Amino acid sequence: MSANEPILHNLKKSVETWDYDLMERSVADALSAGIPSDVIVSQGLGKGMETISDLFNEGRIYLPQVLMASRTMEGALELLRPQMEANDHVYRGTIVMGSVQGDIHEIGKNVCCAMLRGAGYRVIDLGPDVSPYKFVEAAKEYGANIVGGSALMTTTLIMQEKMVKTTREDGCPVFLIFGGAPCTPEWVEKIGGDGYSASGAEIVKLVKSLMDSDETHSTSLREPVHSTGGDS
Ligand code: B12
Repeated sequence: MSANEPILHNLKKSVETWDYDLMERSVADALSAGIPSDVIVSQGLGKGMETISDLFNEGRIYLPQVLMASRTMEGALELLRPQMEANDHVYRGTIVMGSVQGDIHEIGKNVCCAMLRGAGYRVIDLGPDVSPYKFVEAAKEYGANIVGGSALMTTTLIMQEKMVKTTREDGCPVFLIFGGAPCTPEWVEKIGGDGYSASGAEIVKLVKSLMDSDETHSTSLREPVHSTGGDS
């Protein structure tokens, strides 16, 4: 067992039991032990959120508990923000992120933002419930390379398609990437998106591969890129 395992275990447990004090102590322990923030998120806190999703899906906990776990996770991401943004002086690109219109779920999107910031990208987080038009406006305002839309409900998935239509009609030259529980590589291909990733750990690889392929800044003739590995 590595020396970091008890700390990662406590990070996971703090989200599973929505124990805010334990979360604050464990994040402090993790940072003093020099655990990188992407590992803190993917192997500690994120694992706890996976348990919460499973318990909720199995009907063993209810929305109030999910909300408390979410708040614990959000609090941890906020504490990690300075470390995640420490290398922001040399941006590798600009990514606009948001949860699609009608969708207030943002934990997964926030994990993705944290991972991307940690990997040296400038991330403009538009928050939850973002209209396709607002995505396009922000992409133009910040000169984004990539725009990412998160959808957690089958009912809001359609907004990802609207994002593609609105962006392409506008002619805004960005790559469009999508994710969220009901989103699949097949769906992204069908709606004409540029990439899909199943997790925050994989989004960094996805973004890098799109940035590497972006020689022309053209939005046409792109092959979709999919990155489907887990957060482990
Ligand atoms: C937490 C949660 C909530 C919290 C959200 C808190 C917050 N601030 O985000 C609260 C309690 C507020 C909530 C509310 C609701 N929820 Co809810 N919620 C969940 C739950 C349990 C977990 C979601 C989560 O955070 N997962 C953990 C994160 C880390 O994983 P993730 O989101 O999948 O993100 C990862 C990947 O998908 C990917 N990714 C995510 N986004 C993106 C974006 C891009 C660009 C890329 C590349 C990748 C990517 O990377 C992420 C990190 O690894 C899910 C269950 C589930 N199985 O998903 C239900 C779930 C999504 N909720 C559901 C519902 C129905 C609701 C409500 C309507 C409930 C209600 N009756 O009021 C409301 C939503 C209202 C609205 N308009 O949006 C349903 C949706 C069903 C459907 N139609 O598809 C689910 C599936 C539960 C269920 N089984 O019924 N919810």
